[in-house]
Amino acid sequence: MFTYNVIIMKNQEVAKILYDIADLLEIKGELVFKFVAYRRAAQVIEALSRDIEDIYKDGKLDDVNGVGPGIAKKVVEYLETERSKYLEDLKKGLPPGFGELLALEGIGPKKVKLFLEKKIKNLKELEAAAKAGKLRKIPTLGEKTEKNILQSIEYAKKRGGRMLLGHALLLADEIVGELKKNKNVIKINPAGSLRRMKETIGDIDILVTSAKPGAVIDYFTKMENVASVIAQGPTKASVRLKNGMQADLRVLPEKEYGSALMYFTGSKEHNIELRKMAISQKMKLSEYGLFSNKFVAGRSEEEVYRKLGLQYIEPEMRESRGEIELAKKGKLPKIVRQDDVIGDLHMHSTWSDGKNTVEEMALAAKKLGYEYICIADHIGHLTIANALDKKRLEKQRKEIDLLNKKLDIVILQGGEVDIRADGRLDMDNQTLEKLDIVLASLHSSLKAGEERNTKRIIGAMENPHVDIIAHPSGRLIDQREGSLLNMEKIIDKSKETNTILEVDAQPNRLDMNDVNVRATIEHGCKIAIDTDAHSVDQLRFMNIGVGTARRGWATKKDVINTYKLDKMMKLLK
Ligand code: DGT
Ligand code: CA
Ligand code: CA
Ligand code: ZN
Repeated sequence: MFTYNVIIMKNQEVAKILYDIADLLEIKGELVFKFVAYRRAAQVIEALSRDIEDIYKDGKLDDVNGVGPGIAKKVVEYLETERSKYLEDLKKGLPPGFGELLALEGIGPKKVKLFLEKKIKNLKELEAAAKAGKLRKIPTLGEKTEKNILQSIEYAKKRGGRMLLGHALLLADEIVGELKKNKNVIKINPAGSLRRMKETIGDIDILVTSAKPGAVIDYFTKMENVASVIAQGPTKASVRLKNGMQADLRVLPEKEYGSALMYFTGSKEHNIELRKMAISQKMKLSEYGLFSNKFVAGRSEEEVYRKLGLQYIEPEMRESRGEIELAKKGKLPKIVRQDDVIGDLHMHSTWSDGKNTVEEMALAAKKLGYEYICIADHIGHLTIANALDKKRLEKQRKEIDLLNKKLDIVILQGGEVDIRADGRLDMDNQTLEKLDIVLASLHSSLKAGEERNTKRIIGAMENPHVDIIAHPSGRLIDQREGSLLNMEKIIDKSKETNTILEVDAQPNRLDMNDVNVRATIEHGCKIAIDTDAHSVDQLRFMNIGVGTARRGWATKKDVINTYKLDKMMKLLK
């Protein structure tokens, strides 16, 4: 059911090892050229469109840019043993808490090195030092850094050990794929927060039916991806996967599959509400089924909901946010589906910081069944992202015109313009006017405060050329809390100026989130769901964008990229 490319996973694993090595070398005070080389190799491998393992098998590792013999040795070791002794040895010399320090937003190896020199060895000690005002006394740090560090620590605490939805789906897809190879597995479904498409996932829950539960459990605990078995019984098991995530498997009889799927999909709050409802009808609902004095239903979710007197409720809506009330009245909205989406309005190409050409992006989008795409490369003066100026935009336009004659998909020329700290757009109006679609977004000064950031966005919305506000809050789920915004004002402005708010489907963004989607559509405003893809593989993250929109109860008509091209463009006017 999930169609991810497992190829990237391997490349990312290897890149992660190399990034970690680079960080540790830097923390240990090694020479700059050494750790920079590891970091560069990691960047290259991460972006490869071929599986690093295949490249290795073909004996072509030397051809990969930036991979010299020393680094190649570490890559080979990892590919062959799934371990890196070199990395493990590097870690041995450091106190165990260095990892949590390094994971903090705004903290890189350079600062960790500094902390360790000052005998600050873990998060707790860092927090204590910051609270005691000791960090500001370190010459290179200062008061502002100390304050930022305290904020990062708060954020890290809230986040806990959770995985991004996009990445958890990849993993779950691999596990489901493995399990399906076992002929004893009949039905199989992910459940839990993963099925509800929550933005982060605590653990992966999978349910199956089988006539031979023992055999399935045995197979599950011995899968390649499993690092250790946490618990194992006749019909269920919990394992620790190699990336540290937990996965739970439960084997169920056919008769209970629907009620168990409901139970383990949750949310807990939704389940509790349903159970109360059952009781009020003199019934009892549990994972084993719906009962009066006898078994009433349990085989399928549809049947259980029906016997409770409810419409079927989509997993993404099961959050106890009013869905049960509506289901009682038969008034649930029909939420948008992945195959309603016929275009993607935000993606990058090699013209700015993307990994694939415009043509490659277009062909990949065509394969996904899209009718149109918008290449929205960075424009203006953002130097890091290789932003396009007026001249290069003209050249890009020519390329897009040619491709539009050649390909069976419409390519729009857009641009993603930065909203500067002072609220002005990083590109002149005459240039913006020539683009088919203009996206504006915050990339810097996110900590400017609610009032200023809201003003920055509203200012951009008032520019008649701006069509879409991309990833409005600018948050990165695993690194940085977004800018505080007054969403009410922004939604009002969306209504007034017809500027569309985006759901950006990058796994670490999912921005807007579900709650803001719901607020937006309840005010009668439309949204766009875009991948912000920087490579062809990332186009597939549309599914988590759609998942987020579904969690916000968006219907097909609320989403502009479900409309035919002409209508969509009119909606942007
Ligand atoms: P996660 O893993 O933290 O991202 O969130 P979930 O929702 O996947 O939670 P998890 O894995 O602890 O449990 C899976 C589902 O099982 C959960 O969504 C609802 C159900 N469940 C778990 N514990 C309870 C409980 O104590 N009461 C009820 N009613 N349901 C529960
Ligand atoms: Ca779970
Ligand atoms: Ca679980
Ligand atoms: Zn972008």
